[in-house]
Amino acid sequence: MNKLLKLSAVVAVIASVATAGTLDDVKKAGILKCGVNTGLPGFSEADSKGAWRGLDVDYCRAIAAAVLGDASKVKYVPLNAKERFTALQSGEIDILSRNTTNTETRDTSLGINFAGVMYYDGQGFMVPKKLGVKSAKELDGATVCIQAGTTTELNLADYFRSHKMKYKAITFDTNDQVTKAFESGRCDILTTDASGLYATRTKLKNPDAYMILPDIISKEPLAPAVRHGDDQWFDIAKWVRNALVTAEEKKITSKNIDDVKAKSTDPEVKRLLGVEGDMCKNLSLEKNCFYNAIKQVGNYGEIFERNVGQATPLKIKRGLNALWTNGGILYSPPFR
Ligand SMILES: N[C@@H](CCC(=O)N[C@@H](CS)C(=O)NCC(=O)O)C(=O)O
Repeated sequence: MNKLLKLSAVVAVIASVATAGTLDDVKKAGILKCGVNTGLPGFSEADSKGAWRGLDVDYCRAIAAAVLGDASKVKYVPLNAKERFTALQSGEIDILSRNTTNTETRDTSLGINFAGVMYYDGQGFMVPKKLGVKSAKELDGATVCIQAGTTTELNLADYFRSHKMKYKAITFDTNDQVTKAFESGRCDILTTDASGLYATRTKLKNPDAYMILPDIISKEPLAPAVRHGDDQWFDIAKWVRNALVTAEEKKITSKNIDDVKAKSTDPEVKRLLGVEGDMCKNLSLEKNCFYNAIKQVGNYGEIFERNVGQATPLKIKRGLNALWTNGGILYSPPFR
């Protein structure tokens, strides 16, 4: 009997370890480990003082605000394209927020779950103007600079094969290497997500000597990701993203949020901001979880404009990333 009791105690301990969720780990550590890009202007970049900025960085901050009440409680783990999935699988990071395309293979066989799109993108091409090319269909025989471990590599192969064109790829591990090789003339074209083209262009010594072709050859829904097998954490990752989008839809900003919270008669706004209902409790978070994220980081529109919008060097238009009520496809399920 004694032995049996001991055995069941051991089983209980093992079970509790096996089911201990990421939320508990993050709360215990008091810090969120967020996997980000090593350096992609507008999306994830550390300044000279080591402060991280960008659209993907702001998503990490929103999660930290929702979970820990403080957007600054993030440890940023810079990752290149090849390292990113192993870092998530091994537990080195709690969440991946690194311009990562949601694809079938990644979502299934890599053991990860994508938590809703933060940026709708597509793959494009940048060429030196002196090449005299106006469309991707004129690129037969080109030498192309690309980054390893990306969807870019695969789309490029698909595109050239389906258009019966030939190319020579030169592959690098980082975007800096790709950019340098491109600038030095080692390749005729640089291809990556359009967001990456805008970001890379800001780093070129003579940006006016290059143009981005109008062709977009793929869909690249860039989404944060978590590990398989932790539904609670997956729900948090999804609903924080949804809260940022819904806040924009409801015109709640980091500046007017206290006023809206005090005065709004919109039932969904009241639920979102924790005035009514149990939305945050459903996620095992404090009542103010979404309020904290929006107050400290801003709504989706604020995040977009601050990092990649018209007032930034990237000058990206909202396009597909406008709200569904505004000509785009940005959409959140209801807070109900
Ligand atoms: N969205 C694509 C591409 C992501 C990607 O890694 N893009 C490159 C080119 S813009 C990048 O971010 N490089 C930055 C770096 O690792 O130095 C994917 O998920 O595979």
